[in-house]
Amino acid sequence: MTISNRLHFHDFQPALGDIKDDVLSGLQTEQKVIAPKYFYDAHGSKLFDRICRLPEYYLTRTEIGLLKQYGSEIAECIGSGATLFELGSGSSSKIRLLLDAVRPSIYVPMDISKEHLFGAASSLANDYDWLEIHAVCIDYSNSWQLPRSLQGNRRIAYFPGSSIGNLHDNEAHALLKRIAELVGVDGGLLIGVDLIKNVKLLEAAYNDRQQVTAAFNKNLLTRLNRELNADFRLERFEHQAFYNRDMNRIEMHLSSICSQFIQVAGQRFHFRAGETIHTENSYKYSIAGFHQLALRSGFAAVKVWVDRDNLFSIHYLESRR
Ligand code: AVI
Repeated sequence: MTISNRLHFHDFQPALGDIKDDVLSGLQTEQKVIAPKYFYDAHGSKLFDRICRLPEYYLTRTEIGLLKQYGSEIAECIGSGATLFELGSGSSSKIRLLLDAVRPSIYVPMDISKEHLFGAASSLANDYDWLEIHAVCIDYSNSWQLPRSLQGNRRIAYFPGSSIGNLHDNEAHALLKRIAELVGVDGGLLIGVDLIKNVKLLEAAYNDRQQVTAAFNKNLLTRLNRELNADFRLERFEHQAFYNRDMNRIEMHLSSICSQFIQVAGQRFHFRAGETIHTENSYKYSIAGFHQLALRSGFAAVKVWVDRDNLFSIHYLESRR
């Protein structure tokens, strides 16, 4: 859909059936599980924006600090006139820091949350009158085929926020391989990756005092009540987030405070007291560990920027395909 000659929308939003099948099968396994991509309905996306501004959530402000400090070095790596794809663009706030420095010819924000994506793309189109924007509503964790019109120019992918951390190793590997194919020979990937660190700091970031993260986690149940005719009572579930040292990841769960039955899309599920739905993993990496993953996914490490407290890293990788 063409909104103006500089703003285009491409809608590949997953069908409702996808969430239903995913959720029902996730609730039938021994450890109940729901994929974190389902957090991001319109309200969930707003809550995530609030998380990014929380004092405990060091990730966003540290990444933004790095973008500000090293913007010109990053722009030098990327070069001007590229087509810039942003995966999981959300409210597209970080990209503003890059756009002026990098001057891509086309910007392609990709996100699963349609209202959020299209709103952010429209506001960028207003503010950047020299930029062509193609907003793509897509679940980038599945395989994708992008419109041919976007395949010219040198292609650079931007994947900020350590969203790679929300994927298991095999999923992260598959996604990086897909990105390497997308950008092709000469293409690059700029990616934000959260680092392994002090457990207290990590756990505080996912257990904020204002309980915005708890609301974000529980909003998933509100979404299932609305979209899958479920009857979760939010006061009967508790937010849990803790660091799993063996796996180098923060785990988020929703824990049932009592024994109860829940209806979801016409099926009945039993929860024991203390039984959880595992809703998210947020893997943390060492620089070397992330380089290994990048290497076996078709990328060569070119440059890495890290803040002086070693909290967060931004990598520039080049495709070897
Ligand atoms: C989007 N993603 C990188 C966030 C994270 O830190 O794993 C999602 C999040 N979950 C709870 N707080 C933030």
